[in-house]
Amino acid sequence: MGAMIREWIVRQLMFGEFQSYRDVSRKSVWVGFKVCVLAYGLNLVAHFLLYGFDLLPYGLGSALIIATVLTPPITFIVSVTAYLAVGFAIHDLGVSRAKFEQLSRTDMLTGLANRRAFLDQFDRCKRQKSMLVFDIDRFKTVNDTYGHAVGDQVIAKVAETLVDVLPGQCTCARIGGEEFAVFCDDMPFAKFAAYCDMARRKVAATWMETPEGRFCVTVSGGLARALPEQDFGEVFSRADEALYAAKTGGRNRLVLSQEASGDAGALIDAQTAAA
Ligand code: GH3
Ligand code: MG
Ligand code: MG
Repeated sequence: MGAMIREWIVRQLMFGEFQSYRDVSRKSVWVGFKVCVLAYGLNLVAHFLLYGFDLLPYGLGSALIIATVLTPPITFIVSVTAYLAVGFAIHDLGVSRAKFEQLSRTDMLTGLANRRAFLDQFDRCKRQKSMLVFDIDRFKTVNDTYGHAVGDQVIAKVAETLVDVLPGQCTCARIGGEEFAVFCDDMPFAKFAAYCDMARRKVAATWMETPEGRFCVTVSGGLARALPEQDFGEVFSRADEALYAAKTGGRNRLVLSQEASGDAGALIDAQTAAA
């Protein structure tokens, strides 16, 4: 019985039932009704027991009238009030917890997922997937020439371009200063590579407007394939090696990591088509 009551209370306190004030209010009436029926039932049983043992100090008739008139409204009002107070507090806590959780997983400058969120999502996805690591080329020069604030605008613009070009099923994140990562789990690698190259070209063709004049930036990227059991660290290091090769190879290009080089066709086609 104790366990059942406990389970019932826990069920009432599930966040799912505290989504909005309206849900809490509606639920409070239902809970109030149940508590009221329970209290009234217990009250009647207690009166009959006292009556049975001849311990009732007044007549059973008047006792039942008083119990019927007082118990249901009092228990209803008390339980609804208590439920509303606790329910609203749980709702508010749930909302601020969700906001905090969202903030802790979002990069403030770009609105993309941050490294932690990306890593979590990547490792949670147990399917074959493709990963891209992008880095803005010679970004230090942008900061040195135009200032840090313009540098920030460039980072935000590159993020915007990534989101514009890549299809919605890709997860994009800013995983470092001027470094981005993308993964996709339900797209052939060749198609993913072609989209990534489209993003690279779009970045290179986008003018950054500043009070000191306009300029373009380029990005370099490394692409890797991930088997379902491979975790972020393993895949990232291969994509990062490919990124390094893209940098040393002249920048403004994508390079496939070694295990993915068999799929080079699509990327080469994409680059040739763009040339
Ligand atoms: P590479 O082509 O080899 O990537 O050269 P790079 O200049 O882009 O790379 P480097 O690592 O030398 O410089 C990266 C710069 O990015 C240095 C750092 O001050 C700047 N940076 C990192 N995070 C931010 C940021 O949030 N905002 C701005 N404006 N700059 C940042
Ligand atoms: Mg860079
Ligand atoms: Mg970098």
